[in-house]
Amino acid sequence: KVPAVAQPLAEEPAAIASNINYHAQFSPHFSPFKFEPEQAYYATAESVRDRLVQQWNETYVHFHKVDPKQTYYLSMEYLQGRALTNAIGNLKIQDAYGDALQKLGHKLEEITEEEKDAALGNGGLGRLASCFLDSMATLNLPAWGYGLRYKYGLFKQRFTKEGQEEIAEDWLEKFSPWEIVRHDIVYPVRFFGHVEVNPNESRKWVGGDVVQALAYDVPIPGYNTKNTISLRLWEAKACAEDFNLFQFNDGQYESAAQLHSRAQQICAVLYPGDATENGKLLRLKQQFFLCSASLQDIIFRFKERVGKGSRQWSEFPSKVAVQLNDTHPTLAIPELMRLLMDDEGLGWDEAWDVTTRTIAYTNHTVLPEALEKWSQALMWKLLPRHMEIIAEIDKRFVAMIQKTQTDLESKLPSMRILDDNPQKPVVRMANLCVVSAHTVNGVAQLHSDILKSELFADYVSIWPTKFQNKTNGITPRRWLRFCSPELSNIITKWLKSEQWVTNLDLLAGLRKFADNAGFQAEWASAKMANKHRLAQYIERVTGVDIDPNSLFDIQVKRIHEYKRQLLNILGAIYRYKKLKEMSPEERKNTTSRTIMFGGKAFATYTNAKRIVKLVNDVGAVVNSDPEVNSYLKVVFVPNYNVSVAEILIPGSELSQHISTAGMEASGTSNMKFALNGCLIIGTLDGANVEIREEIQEENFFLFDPRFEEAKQFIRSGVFGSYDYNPLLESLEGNSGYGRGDYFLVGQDFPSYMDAQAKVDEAYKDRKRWLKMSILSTAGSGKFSSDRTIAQYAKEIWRIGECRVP
Ligand code: 26R
Repeated sequence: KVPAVAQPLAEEPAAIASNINYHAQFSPHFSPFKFEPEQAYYATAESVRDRLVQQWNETYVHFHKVDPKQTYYLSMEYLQGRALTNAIGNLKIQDAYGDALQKLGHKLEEITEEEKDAALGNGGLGRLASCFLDSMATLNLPAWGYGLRYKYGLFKQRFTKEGQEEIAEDWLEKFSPWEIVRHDIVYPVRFFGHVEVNPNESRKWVGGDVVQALAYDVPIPGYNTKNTISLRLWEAKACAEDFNLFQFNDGQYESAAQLHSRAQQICAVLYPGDATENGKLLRLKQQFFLCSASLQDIIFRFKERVGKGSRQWSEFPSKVAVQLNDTHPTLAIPELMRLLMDDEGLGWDEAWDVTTRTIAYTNHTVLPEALEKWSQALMWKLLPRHMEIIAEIDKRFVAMIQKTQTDLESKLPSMRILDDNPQKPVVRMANLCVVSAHTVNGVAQLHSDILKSELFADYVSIWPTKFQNKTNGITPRRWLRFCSPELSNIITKWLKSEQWVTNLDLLAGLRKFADNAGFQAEWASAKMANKHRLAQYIERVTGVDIDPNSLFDIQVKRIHEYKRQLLNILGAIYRYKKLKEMSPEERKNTTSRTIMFGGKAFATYTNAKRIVKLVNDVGAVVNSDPEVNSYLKVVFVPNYNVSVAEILIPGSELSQHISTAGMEASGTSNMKFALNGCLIIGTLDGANVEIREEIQEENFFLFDPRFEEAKQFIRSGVFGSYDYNPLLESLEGNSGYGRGDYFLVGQDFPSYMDAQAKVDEAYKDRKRWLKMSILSTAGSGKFSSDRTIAQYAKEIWRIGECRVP
């Protein structure tokens, strides 16, 4: 029984103001005698949260009543960023809350700055998950996210003389108003122990350590709809009985609380370093913790809704879809098998049928070092029953190949789930996913093609229809409507409607104004306003004074050799050297540029940290060189995160997406920049290929296509199926990762500089540049995550809309 709880909500600014005041007075989190921006933020957030909770309840009740098939998105990462502006914007209550706050002596835009980013993710994969949640809610889909409630999210980045320094980010320091702890939703999760075989042959996992998974719900509102879905984050807790009172009374305080502190470690930090054996164990515990708690919850809900007549387990896949965000939650596969067989009494075949019809897998990278492999010994120790199940899946897969696909027998050693290499036996998580999931998808067309032609090529003949493409997308609410109200208003004005916010293809209607002088002038002034805002931000955080009339050139993303920030900084260094060699007269004919970098280097990734250091050192020299610093500035924007992106992207004019071809699965910031009228200089990699197609090739600064294109042509198999890879690699003068110029920085440098020269020329012609900028936005319709999610819903999950009336 789920009670209805609707309460009338304040709509008028005066009533909202009194509601905010109420929260300021009675919130247990701070003194009622202070009402500074910080208190105003918390009180406002709590007031908005009341609305979300109400809509969330209505959504839950409605889903419960209609009982549609529901999708569960399992992800170890969510990069949510701030929630206040987004919630107020999605609920369309900006004006009322703005007025209410004014009555209370505060400005809405100012108090939103008080919120800390929720950075429970590393980069693209985590931000994608957050964009997807926004689209699922907006499209009224019955879908939920599951993740972990890390106490410390992605580290804060600071610079010292040594380079990057990492500082723990305590995003929960004061408390988060956006989560609702659910003391009524708790599941046990077991680690270690052993398998008990019963007289009837059935098996049971017993013993070991048991920790509790406690749910925290983060409400996710859709745009312009009542539907509000849930991001359910699990926290690990020990039970009261685990506290050893006897030891405590005996003065042994640490050992008394040992089990408590061990449980707390599980959700302490996002992706702890796994260089040590202990670090690996902790990461594996995290992954299993997410999978086990989420599946127990999913099964609980499936049973809860059975009420309407007895339900068969065979119907589970028509009620539940589970999407694995990369291999990180792969353990959902053996965990679902275990729950079905050991707890629910299904046989292998029935459990396997249910599991494989439920689970789908998304791949986000082809980089070999990012393909997860877990030591078999570690898995047997931590998850003995799951390892039995994985070994059985592997055994049956081998038998199937030997029986029905004899031509693939020679490929079995690399296709198997278990790699029994005696030196280091491992479980290959991607192979487990490909064998067990009904659908495997890549995240851009080129990437999905590479999955089929290279990484998973051997499986394609067994399951020709299993592999799909779902080109990534971004939410146009956060990434245009709310982060650039100036540009949004102009778009709405010229399109005579705000429909584009939920139907991004309508932006194509701007194409016909691309040459219109009136439109261009408004466009230019909106971009200029955003550049000024960005310049002020840069001044505030770095002390560097940048010129809003210079070309704002930005590369922001995780620091990685394949993303080639090194190529960018080498280009900047060359530009600096040339400027130094010019006469003052010659300099006047050049295009002034401000080159901005942002992004975090993984704490143990030495080369990435060297790149960060180099950019900072180059910036220090160039920016203080009075001879040329009005023509060139180089800035490293510290602590790049979602909120910083919301300032950088609207103010950008050129952005760099210059990864070595074939290595960036998709990229998503490329879409955010293009949507904001920023031009792209990039390689034919990831989603760049499709962006260039949509905005037309003359509006995209391409470089290095020739060599890569020719090699890709050979790889595509037009000249037969012979493995030419070793030959192609020899062309690059190196034959193994980590040797030589693996990322082709030197090789691509000349053509990169050619492309940069074209950028400088284009920027001198203001009308041409503005036209290209407008056409970038006009061609960005495809890259809405609404389109991506609608495709997942139709082609993978087979779920439909379930709108709260
Ligand atoms: C297991 C561990 C080593 C690990 C590897 C890689 C942990 C996390 C990652 C992150 C990867 C999978 C990632 O973020 N990939 C990015 O996914 C984006 C969303 O699909 C793509 O746009 C982007 O190209 C890709 O690098």
